[in-house]
Amino acid sequence: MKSARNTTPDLDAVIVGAGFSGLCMLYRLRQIGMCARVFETAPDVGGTWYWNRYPGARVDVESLEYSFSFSEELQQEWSWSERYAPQPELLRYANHVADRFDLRRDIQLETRVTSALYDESANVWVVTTDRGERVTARYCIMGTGILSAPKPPEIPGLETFAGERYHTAMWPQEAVDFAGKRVGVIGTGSSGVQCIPIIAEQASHLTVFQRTPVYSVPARNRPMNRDLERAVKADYAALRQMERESFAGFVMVNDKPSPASMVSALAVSAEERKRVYDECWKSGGLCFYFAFADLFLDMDANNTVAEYLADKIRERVHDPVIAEKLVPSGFPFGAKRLCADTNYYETYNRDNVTLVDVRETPIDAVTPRGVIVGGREIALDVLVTATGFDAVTGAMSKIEIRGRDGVTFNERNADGPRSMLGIMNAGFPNFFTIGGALSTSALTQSIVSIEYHTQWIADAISHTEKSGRARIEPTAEAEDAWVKLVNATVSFTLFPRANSWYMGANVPGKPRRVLTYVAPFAEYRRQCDEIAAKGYEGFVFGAAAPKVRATV
Ligand code: NA7
Repeated sequence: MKSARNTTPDLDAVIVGAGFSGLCMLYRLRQIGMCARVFETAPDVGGTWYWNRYPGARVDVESLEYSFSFSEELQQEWSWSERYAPQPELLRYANHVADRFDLRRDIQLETRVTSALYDESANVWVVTTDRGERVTARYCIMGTGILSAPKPPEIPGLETFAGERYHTAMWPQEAVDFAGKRVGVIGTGSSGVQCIPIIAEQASHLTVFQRTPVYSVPARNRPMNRDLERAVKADYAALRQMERESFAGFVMVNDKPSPASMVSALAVSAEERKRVYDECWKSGGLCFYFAFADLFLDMDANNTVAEYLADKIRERVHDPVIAEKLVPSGFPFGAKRLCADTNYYETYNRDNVTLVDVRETPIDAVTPRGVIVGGREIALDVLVTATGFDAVTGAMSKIEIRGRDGVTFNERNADGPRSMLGIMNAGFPNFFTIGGALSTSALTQSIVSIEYHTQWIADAISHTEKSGRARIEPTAEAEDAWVKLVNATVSFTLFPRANSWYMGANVPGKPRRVLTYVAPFAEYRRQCDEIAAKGYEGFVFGAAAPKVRATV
């Protein structure tokens, strides 16, 4: 590429994305005195919570935990309305954060970054946008999100459908009216499980096209317990510390059950196991993950929770034939994301809901009038695709990213994701990813993960600057070792036994390789901290930095 040599970079840093990652990164860079600009495709901040505004969309980590800790004032002044915040409230929160910390003046909305090219001779990143802008920056930081590139259902004829068609992750601003309409929903992951019960209440008829039944447990959402909120706020720091030292960045503060999480599921009696699972069931939500120590490691242990949850589905669904279709099989509990629902299974007891098992009888095609299954056309007025995401790597793969010697990011990752700590890549100096592939981001509560990564990145940049260097990047050897560690770690778990997005297995043609480090967040954090403490072991630094032009 043409060199930007002899020109002064426009910015210290470009940040791509104004979701929670981009907002937090901008805040952190300002704290270290850097001049950054955020580019965001959407007309507003919020990322995930801007786009996923389908009926029933809400976070399935408790709101008291799914919130920023970087400002004591922020966490004291904000008050959530429910145990699990709904999408509109999460979007208000993102907007509040942007306003509260005066972040908007450095955020450019409705602008898609199309390329980020490293100019080695000038040691700058040259970033171009779909508005025809070109800016240069010393650092380029991707906050593009791990679940932000919607995946279509790859069904022939989809484009020909003449009715209304919506993807859950690209939901329109205005409310969709399902009243009196025949609606089809394809997909029964977290998004489908959340929207199906609400659409069923409004539609004249709802047909659910299910390929793989998921494990889902009652969320037990309810209005915020104000006593609990007060207790948490009295010592928020203690909760945040527990989150950082936990397996997945959250501890479930609300009615916390007492699971024997350091114990094997097989080391206790059947009665004790049932008692633990009953407590989790009563508490609701994702606490099943922590019920026993070996649920993700041992198939026999895993079967105990799988059988417990299968029986619960049979209790919740009246028709035994439909219930059996909803019972997951062929993959371990937890190897696909556990869902937390409100009346999901009960929805199949309604007269206006039909479940079509498309694993038994695959969808042949979509037509202008509806969906053909097994040669029979099911007529629809509205088709909702809740078919998920090209996860973790999808959003970045759509941007032309070139590192040293013009090598593209996609070429480097063609055989499966590579990275050092999930944060940097060999051959891509001064290029960082928040929640990148092979970090624990897909299994860690997002905000805890984002806060940690943005701090680590800000510290690494500070270290580079303070030591009078201009360039930081991991060595190829360190990256190789990290890739090996991540792949070896997952091989000891049950995750490879499911065709999940964690394994890159939900997108046709994507290499089937683990996208996430299946280690406890606390252990991952310890490893990243140790590398930083050793002067960024496994990283190399380059020569002195050029000065940045005034704010653009
Ligand atoms: P998910 O969890 O990836 O779920 C997508 C669903 O769509 C899942 O049931 C898929 O079945 C189904 N799907 C995808 N393509 C097809 C086709 N072609 N035909 C039929 N069914 C299809 O995405 P979500 O948006 O629900 O949730 C993503 C994450 O967001 C979630 O894990 C939480 O972390 C939050 P499959 O299982 O592939 O057989």
